[in-house]
Amino acid sequence: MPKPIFITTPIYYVNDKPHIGHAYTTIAADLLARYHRLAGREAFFLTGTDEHGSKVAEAARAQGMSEIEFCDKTVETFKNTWKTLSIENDYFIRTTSDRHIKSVCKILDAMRAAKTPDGQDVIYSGYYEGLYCTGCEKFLTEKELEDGKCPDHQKEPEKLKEKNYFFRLSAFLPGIKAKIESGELQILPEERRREVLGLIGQSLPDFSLSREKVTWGVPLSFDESQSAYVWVDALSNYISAIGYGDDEKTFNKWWKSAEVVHLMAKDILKFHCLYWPAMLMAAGLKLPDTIFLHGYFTVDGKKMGKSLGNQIDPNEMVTQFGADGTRYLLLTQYPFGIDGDIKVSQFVTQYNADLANDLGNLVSRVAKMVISNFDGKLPQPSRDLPGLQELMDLAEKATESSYAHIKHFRIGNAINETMNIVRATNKFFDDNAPWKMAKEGKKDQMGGVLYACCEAIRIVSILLFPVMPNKMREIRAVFALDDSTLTLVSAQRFFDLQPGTPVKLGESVFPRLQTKKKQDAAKAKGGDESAAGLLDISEFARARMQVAQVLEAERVEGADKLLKLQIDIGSEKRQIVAGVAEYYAPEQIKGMKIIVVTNLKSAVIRGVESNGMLLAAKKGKNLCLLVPDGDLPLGAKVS
Ligand code: ME8
Repeated sequence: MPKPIFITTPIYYVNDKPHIGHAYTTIAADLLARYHRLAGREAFFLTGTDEHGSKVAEAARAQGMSEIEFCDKTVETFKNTWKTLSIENDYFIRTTSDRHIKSVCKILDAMRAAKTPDGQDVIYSGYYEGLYCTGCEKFLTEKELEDGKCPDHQKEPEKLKEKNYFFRLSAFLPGIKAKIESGELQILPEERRREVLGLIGQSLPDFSLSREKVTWGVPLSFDESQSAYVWVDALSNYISAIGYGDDEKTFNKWWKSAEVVHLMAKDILKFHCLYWPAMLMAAGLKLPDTIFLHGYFTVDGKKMGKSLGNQIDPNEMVTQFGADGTRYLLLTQYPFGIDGDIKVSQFVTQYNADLANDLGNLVSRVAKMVISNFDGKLPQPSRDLPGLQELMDLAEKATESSYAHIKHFRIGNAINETMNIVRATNKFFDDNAPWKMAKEGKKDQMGGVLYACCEAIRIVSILLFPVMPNKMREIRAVFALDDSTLTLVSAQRFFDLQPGTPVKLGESVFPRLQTKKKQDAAKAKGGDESAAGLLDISEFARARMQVAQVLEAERVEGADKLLKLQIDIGSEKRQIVAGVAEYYAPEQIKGMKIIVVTNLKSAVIRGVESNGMLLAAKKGKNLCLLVPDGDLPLGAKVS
């Protein structure tokens, strides 16, 4: 039986509003905890808020509130946001809670009584000299100054000295280095590990463990004129939340006997990879097993920040994409662990492609066919179908490898492996064309195809559960499945669904979203499509339409409506994607002369590049290609 796992996020500053940066780490931690539980592992997932320090005090003052009133109010925004995103943390730690404060006092006392490996006091008193802004009532670093002045108060800070207690960090660095090198303390990804070892090599100075001038904090038991430095206070949350100081049994279970994993972005590396291990060593406590520092992201290519005004509220994303859509979109932007860009401008397109088309359509077309052809009861399986063995093998491999990815924090890969099952199932469905089997009277075969698709969907509903728990439950409800079979073991079994199971389809699982262009167009038309504004001739004349010949045609993998065509327009050859696969077979369209709009911007449809659009006329279920009536040379312009 694997050890239980304890997964943490940073505790977020309450003087900021939750944004997608906070959401990113929190969703990732929620996903990891859920995935480990699917694998039968006990998991404890912790998040919370960092509520002390001068910035919080300032923010409270600015709103005319006491510090605790301010914290009580803003903490609710974090808690509600996490609820909106379907985050299921096991505990929420606030640094202003009695429990936490008691625990901070305990660790401070333990460090106060401790000696360094070379026999000196871990904590010693001294003087901190720095640049103090009386407007902010805090020390500023050189970096924070603009032209030597405090950016907020436009005043030069004073050089000030205050009494502080110091933590003898330097004495612990060789021990931390040894633990990192032996792998006892795992720092991931590798680049971050190297960064930490590099910092150790620079022999960092000791750090102040207390502040005299910051009053909104935990007072030191051995000198009440001082309060604990915010980072000493904040880092202790990882043990206060699980009972250090008030519940030994729980603390032993989740700190001493579990695998401890801290998750965060690389911005807070020094505190977690050096200060925290040193504090734990001084207090005689075990170190975390893994510290994983994911990348820092930009939004549509720009740094995200409060002052830049481009922080995205995850609640707004949920309004548009739902909790599950938001979780999926945030975690599939770029590989977890590296710096990346969150392409907000692509969200709708990606949502439609992956969730509405690939996954949502698969569920609805398979379920609809079962409902209309098998009286809403799951048909009998068949083991003898073209492509079935490949689909089963792929599902088995994906199940295994997705959990292996999760164990190594490769969240994007785990999701992609699962989406590969979705894509392969769409292909299996299209290749077998069960709609034709119905017409040809091959009902058993058709049932077998549909059964296999339902099985693949069931497996996907388990593997994507940690990413999209609500939507996967909706999909499972189509096949009358409850949570009892939400396990990786169950995902490893093909042919698990009972034939005869009622199949019921409710609303579309992932309704298609309108792209911004379409929304704008609808708005411009006063929301009424039929009242489309009239074109003047010059607008119409901007479209260049030419005679073309289809050289090659093939279906687009995983998209039953699309054909990929290679066309010749006289002056050049191009590729276009056309939504005519339901009306024209590839061999039928090959060789035909058609009319194509040739001056459209290039587009990528289902991952395939399209440089043009053919013209066709459609009414109801009939569609005909527009073709030139006569022998015109290729490239001839249509006007
Ligand atoms: O640092 N990309 O809190 P904080 C990725 N209270 N992750 C991001 C991000 C971005 N652009 N922006 C924020 C603090 N994050 C301290 C922590 S822990 C003992 C104390 C996420 O509110 C990421 O997890 O500034 C980052 O580490 C964290 O928010 C910083 O949150």
